[in-house]
Amino acid sequence: MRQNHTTQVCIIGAGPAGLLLSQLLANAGVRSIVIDRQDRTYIEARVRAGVLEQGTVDALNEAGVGARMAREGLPHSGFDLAFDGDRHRIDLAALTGQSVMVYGQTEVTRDLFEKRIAEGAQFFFNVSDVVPSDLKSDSPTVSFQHDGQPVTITCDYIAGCDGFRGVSRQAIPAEVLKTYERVYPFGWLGVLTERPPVSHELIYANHERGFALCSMRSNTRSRYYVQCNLTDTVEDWSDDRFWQELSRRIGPDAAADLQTGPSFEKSIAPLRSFVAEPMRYGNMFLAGDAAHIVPPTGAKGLNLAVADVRILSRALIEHYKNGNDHHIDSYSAQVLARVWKVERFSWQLSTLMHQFPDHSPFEKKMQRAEFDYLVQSEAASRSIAENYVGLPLD
Ligand code: RFL
Ligand code: PHB
Repeated sequence: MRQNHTTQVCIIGAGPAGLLLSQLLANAGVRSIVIDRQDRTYIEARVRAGVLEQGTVDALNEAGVGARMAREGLPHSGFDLAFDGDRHRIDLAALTGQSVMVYGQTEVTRDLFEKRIAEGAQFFFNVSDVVPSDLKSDSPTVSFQHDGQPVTITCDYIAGCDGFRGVSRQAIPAEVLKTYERVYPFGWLGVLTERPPVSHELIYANHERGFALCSMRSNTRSRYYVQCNLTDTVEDWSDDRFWQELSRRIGPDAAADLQTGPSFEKSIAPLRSFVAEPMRYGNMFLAGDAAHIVPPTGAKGLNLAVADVRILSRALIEHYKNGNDHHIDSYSAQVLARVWKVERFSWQLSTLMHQFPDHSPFEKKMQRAEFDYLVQSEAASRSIAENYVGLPLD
């Protein structure tokens, strides 16, 4: 027997984009149902982003889920860029008057789930065969299998928040969808360890052996990354090999303060830049990784997803409260203008900070010259800083 449900907005994907959208809509009295192909435990355990822009912090506060972040998050007023051992601090506070918040995506997701579930929000987890249909009609549908039963949700709007490998983007006809992509010739190997961070701020290092990043989740838990080959597997990287490589890349001064220990999470992520246009088709909107991917070097993926959802929630609320569709109609163009600027920054910082196997000696000299210019020019440092703390929403 097919189950039928109706709602105002059907949200595909319970990652940060889908959960936050559902919460912002609920706060304004707009109903939604959220579906995901995974379950809550799985989603909460995905170790990913760690750095939140002020705008993201504001959005989480506005949604009513900022209390634990205010207590446990670590505000950072700067970070270090290192090149072959030379370190330069980007003083975010002095250059922009703003700072960022170190608070893990696992925690953001947990806070959002807790509030949504406490408020009795409707979820379907472990769904399969998800098909968004009738996107151009006034009552689009999302059909799927749940607990061995077919389910159909009929709604006014569909929000495709189902990440890079989701089905929403694929539901846009090929002749309408245009995609832009760059795949980088390396990955990041990430490690979590229950040890205090090597420094109280982040260090991004370019070394002749490859990129390295020192980040953290708390004052007792560190998150480290090293650039690796795309063909590497986590089995190729014992903890010993990882610590040895990280120490070499961050240079002797930082390495002297490095506290190593057993890793309790180790994973490899490829690096990609990707944008799909448009971000609206009929009555379906794309938001977050479903529409765009950035390499993690600028710490922008989660922040972009949150910015999309802020703009989308305002547009939908405006429709339901005032019957005004102006923001719905401008959503795709407005969001994409910002997305491309953030793509540019993430690409530029990735290009500056990694070792590219195909770089000629000339390109290596260009990297070094760009770093030296950054160190000497306040204008160049400010440009990095204003992108890192987050560009304005519009
Ligand atoms: P998500 O988090 O991928 O969530 C999508 C959800 O959709 C579900 N789904 C489906 N549900 C139903 N039907 C289907 N057919 C479905 N297909 C998929 C999935 O199960 C999932 O629950 O996308 P969202 O919400 O757009 O959020 C995006 C962020 O997760 C992502 O951009 C960031 O994690 C990127 N990122 C970083 N972003 C930052 O802002 N700062 C950082 O410091 C940062 N570091 C990182 C990162 C990503 C990384 N990896 C692993 C890719 C570091 C790394 C290593
Ligand atoms: C992280 O802490 O996971 C992290 C921090 C900064 C980045 C990417 C990832 O640029």
